[in-house]
Amino acid sequence: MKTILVTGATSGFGEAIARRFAKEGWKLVILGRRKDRLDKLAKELKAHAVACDVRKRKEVFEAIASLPREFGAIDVLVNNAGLALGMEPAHKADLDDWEQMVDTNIKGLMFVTRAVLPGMVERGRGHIVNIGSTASNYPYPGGNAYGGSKAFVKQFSLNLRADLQGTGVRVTNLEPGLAETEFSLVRFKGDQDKAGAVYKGMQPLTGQDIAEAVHWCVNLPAHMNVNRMEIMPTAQSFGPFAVHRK
Ligand code: NDP
Ligand code: 8X3
Repeated sequence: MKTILVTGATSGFGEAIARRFAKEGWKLVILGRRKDRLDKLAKELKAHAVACDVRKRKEVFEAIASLPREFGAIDVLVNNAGLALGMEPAHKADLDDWEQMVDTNIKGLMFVTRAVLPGMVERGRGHIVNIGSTASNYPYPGGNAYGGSKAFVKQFSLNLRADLQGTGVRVTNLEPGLAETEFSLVRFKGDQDKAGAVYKGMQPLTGQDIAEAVHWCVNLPAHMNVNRMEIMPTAQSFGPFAVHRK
C-alpha cells in the first residue's frame, strides 16, 4: 500500500486530495496548522496527522524524521500548503504579507521537499506534486509577490526534474486557475463579500477537480512524467494587454 503526504490538508485542495486518495486505500499523512481540523480529518480518514507550520524548518524536519514507521516511506508528496495575502498594488502592499507568502509558498515548500526527497531517492521511486498557479504564468494587478512565489515553484519543479533524472522520482507542477476554496477568504483576510465576489456568476474549479488531476498524474505508469499541467475553469480566459492612455 502506498503512502501520500499532503500539506495544507485542513481545507480546499489539500483536503479534497486527501479524501480522493483515502478512497483508494492509500496511507495518508496530512499536515497543516489548524490542529482541530487536522485531527478531525485524520480520525475520519484514518490518516496520520502532523500539526506543523511549513515555515518552521526545524519542526518540518523533526516531523518528517519522526513519522511512525508505517507512514515513513512516502511515495507521493503533494506540496499544497500555500496562500495569497492581499491584492494591493506593489507600492501599497503590506510587506508582512509578502514575507509570509515567500516564507510559506517558497521556503515552506523547499523545507518539506528537502526533508522528504532523500528517502524517495534512496527507495528509487517517488513523486512530488507541487501546487503552482496560473498566477505563475500570467501577471495580473495585485498578483505581485503571490505570482512571483508561484513562478519560483514552477522553475523549482523543472530544476528538480533535472536533478532527479535517473532516480525514478517524478515531479509535477500543477497550475490551477480560479478555484473556490478558502483561498480568497484568506487573501481578503476574512472579508466574505470580497471573497464571494471572486466567484460570482461563474463556475470556478473545485477542490475535487484538482484532486482528480493530481490522482491522474500520480497514477500514470512510472515511465510517464507530467512536467506541468495548467487547468482553468472554462469561464476563465485571457484579456488583452493593458494600455494606459492619456
Ligand atoms: P485554502 O486556503 O483552502 O487552503 C490552504 C491550505 O494551506 C490550508 O490547509 C492551510 O492550512 C495550509 N497552510 C497555509 N499556510 C500554512 C503553513 N504556514 N503551514 C502549513 N499549512 C499551511 O486554499 P487552496 O486549497 O485554494 O490552496 C491550496 C494551494 O493551491 C495553495 O498553494 C494556493 O496558492 C494554490 N492555488 C489555489 C488556487 C485557488 O484559486 N484556490 C488556484 C491556484 C493555486 P492551515 O491554515 O490549517 O495551516
Ligand atoms: C490562485 C489563482 O488567479 O487567484 O493561484 O491567482 S489566482
